[in-house]
Amino acid sequence: MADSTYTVTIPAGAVENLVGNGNAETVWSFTVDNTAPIIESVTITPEIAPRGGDVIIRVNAQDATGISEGWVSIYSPEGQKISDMILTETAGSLSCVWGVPMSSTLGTWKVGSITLIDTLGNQGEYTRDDTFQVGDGEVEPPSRFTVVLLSPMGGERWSGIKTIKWDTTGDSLPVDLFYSHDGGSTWTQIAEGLENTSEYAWDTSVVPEVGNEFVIRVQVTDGINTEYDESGLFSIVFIEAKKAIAGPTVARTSTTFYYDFEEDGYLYIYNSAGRLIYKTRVYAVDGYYQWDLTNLNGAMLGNGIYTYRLITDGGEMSKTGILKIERSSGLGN
Ligand SMILES: [Ca+2]
Repeated sequence: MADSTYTVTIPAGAVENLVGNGNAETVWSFTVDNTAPIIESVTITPEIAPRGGDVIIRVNAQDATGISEGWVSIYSPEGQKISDMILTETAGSLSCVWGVPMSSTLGTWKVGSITLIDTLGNQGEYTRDDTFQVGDGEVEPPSRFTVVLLSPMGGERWSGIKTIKWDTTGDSLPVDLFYSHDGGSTWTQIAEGLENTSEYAWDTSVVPEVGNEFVIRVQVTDGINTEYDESGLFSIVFIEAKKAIAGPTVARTSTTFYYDFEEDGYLYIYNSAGRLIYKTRVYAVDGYYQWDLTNLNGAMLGNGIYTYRLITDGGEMSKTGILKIERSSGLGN
């Protein structure tokens, strides 16, 4: 008989004296299984595996009574049997994972034979030619390094030459530095491929922008993995010996006075005739004061040339600076 499950049905009343169960129908099932499991398909992924990677071999097979065990034999490109891998059953299919040894020959490997045994002990060994490649690609290693930016942290007001500091762990790798003047929306490279010396003297006077939304990024890469860290927002204002500077110098709605003093003081603004038209308290800790182009009474000032000076409580004075109010038409007065 062929492998299958058979059903014998004895019609009602046919053999009532023999089986002694009255006049009812009798049904009897049995299974015949004299053959080994049959392989339907073999799937190997990936098609190309790197040394040190994993190859997953899935065997789809059928058997009338079920498969109890099996293994696949893996052959090198030289035709040598390297490994017998036991198949395990998960979610109705048989599979195994073979870790490609680092010493493996590159080229075409194959599953040269598969052995399957059913639950009744019927064993079949099938010669196969299911191949996969061992290639020279590398397995992406986990990142073995980190980088932390130590200075600036955020909140600083920088001008002139300042030191960017960072710390790394792991492999010593080249460092790239970037800055953003707009809170991280756009980035400009400061230095590329620095030796990992943990600090860099940066001349902020070459930065064309000023403002309080600067960010520094320090980045380390080994060509595969990239790690970086960023500062909080900090300011760059190049004040030099003037001690106070306004920007923009052609103001339409406001301008900001940046200053660099140890003590608190007052900001004075004069019109072109030399008459004081605005005065306000400024604090050393702030470092800047934003002015809305109004006079002491809160009235909008007209277009024209204005001068300003900052004097601290201790009598230290900035140089006198010049700015221009030039409101767009419609806003002017
Ligand atoms: Ca069988």
